Amino acid sequence: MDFRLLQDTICAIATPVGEAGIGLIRTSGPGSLELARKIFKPRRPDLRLKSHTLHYGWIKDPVSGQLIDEVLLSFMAAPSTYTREDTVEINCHSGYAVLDRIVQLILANGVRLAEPGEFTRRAFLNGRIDLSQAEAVVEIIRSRSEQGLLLANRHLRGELRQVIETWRETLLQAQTTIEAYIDFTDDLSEEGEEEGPAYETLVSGLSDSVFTPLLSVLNSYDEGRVLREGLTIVLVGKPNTGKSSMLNALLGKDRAIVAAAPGTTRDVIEDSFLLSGVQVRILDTAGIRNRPDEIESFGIERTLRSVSEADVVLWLIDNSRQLTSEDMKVYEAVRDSRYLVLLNKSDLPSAFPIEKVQERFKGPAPIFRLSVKKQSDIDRLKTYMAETFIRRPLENCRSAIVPNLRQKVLLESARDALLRAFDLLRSGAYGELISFELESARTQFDAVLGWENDSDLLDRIFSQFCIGK
Ligand SMILES: Nc1nc2c(ncn2[C@@H]2O[C@H](COP(=O)(O)OP(=O)(O)OP(=O)(O)O)[C@@H](O)[C@H]2O)c(=O)[nH]1
Ligand SMILES: [Mg+2]
Repeated sequence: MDFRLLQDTICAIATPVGEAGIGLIRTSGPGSLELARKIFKPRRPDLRLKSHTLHYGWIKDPVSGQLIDEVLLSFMAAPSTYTREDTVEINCHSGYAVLDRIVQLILANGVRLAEPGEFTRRAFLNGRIDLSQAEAVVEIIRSRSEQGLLLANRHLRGELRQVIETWRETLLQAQTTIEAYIDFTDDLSEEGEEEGPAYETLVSGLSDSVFTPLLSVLNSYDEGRVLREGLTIVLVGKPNTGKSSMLNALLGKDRAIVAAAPGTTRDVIEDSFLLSGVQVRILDTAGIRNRPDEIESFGIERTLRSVSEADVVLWLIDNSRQLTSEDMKVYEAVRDSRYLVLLNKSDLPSAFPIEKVQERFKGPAPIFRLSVKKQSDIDRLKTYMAETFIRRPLENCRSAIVPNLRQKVLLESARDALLRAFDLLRSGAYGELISFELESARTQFDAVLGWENDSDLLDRIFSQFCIGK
């Protein structure tokens, strides 16, 4: 997109095109007012198009004189507008023909169609919002849960920008201190050792005011992601332990085939349910066993792939039968994930005590004895999962700023640069090297806010928008 064209005027339909009560067409750019004067016929002929006011009248083709639609039109003078440019909004009837006719008329009067996201891109280029706020606009439009909306709104209000600006400022000050010292030592004659700047104070200052808060923003990423995108749970275990029964119980419907024969489920079965207002995607998988037939081994491969996608793995063990080497195989598949152990079939006599699981499979994972056949057990499991995987993260996120993936990657590089700077500071390295690392952390912060001019990046971000936003 060529942004030397920022001086031109753009237009787009801002509402979904189709039959509806009202359609909104908007323009942005210096030609907006002149356009409105050409194509709008106010009811009161002497009307001045006062800014930020709704005016009643008609859209009229200035060439043929034909009245096209009855509308409410507003003109908003720069800079108090979404884009910081002159803007016109036309509330008309919504239908394919009427919207199309008005847009055609606007295009015939020296205005061009906007690219996706171009209004928000102009708001960014004109300095009204930073890149994290522009991204928040997409997040708000896409939010499917109240929690996701809450997080996006904090970004839109510019909370991330505020903390990053303070961090930048602190880094700049530290850099100034270090560079002043470099200049100072350059001026020194060879006479003797001079005291360096108080390195320990610098490290602890940077650590308290930048590094620690940066880590807490990074830590909120995973929790925030679950709230925004939902939770993926994967059921695994050796054959016949009750995975498909658990899927059906959690969904409250007969989704997967349950049978006494081991090896019933051979492919991954997926469905979803709501837990505390968050969408949970749940996958039932083929049982992991030692000597699978060909189809089963394809299934097991898919099981392992699903485990790698999981936020939480539910590992089912049949408590009514002895543990075998197959359970060990499952353990190896899940041990690096976040998982819960479910000792199922507790309505039958247990073949081994619960301690045996702890002994055999070392790990801090919580263990539940339960029976899929008991509704109260299923409710207890759901309550535990809602509390642990949704409510607690939500509480943490209420006061946190949660970055998106792009921001997280940049913030991680900033964290690494700071860690290198700390090492250098402690080892008394050359000031230039330390200053370089601080600079590099600051560049990452600038990139989060979109302060370096990377038009590919902007294209990538704004292409996710819809037209008219
Ligand atoms: N008594 C009892 N039987 C259970 C329980 N859970 C599952 N079963 C039975 O165990 C058998 C296997 O259950 P499934 O849910 O098909 O087990 P699965 O883990 O999906 O098995 P595969 O798909 O073969 O890997 C069925 O006969 C179930 O009725 C339970 O809590 N108590
Ligand atoms: Mg099954």
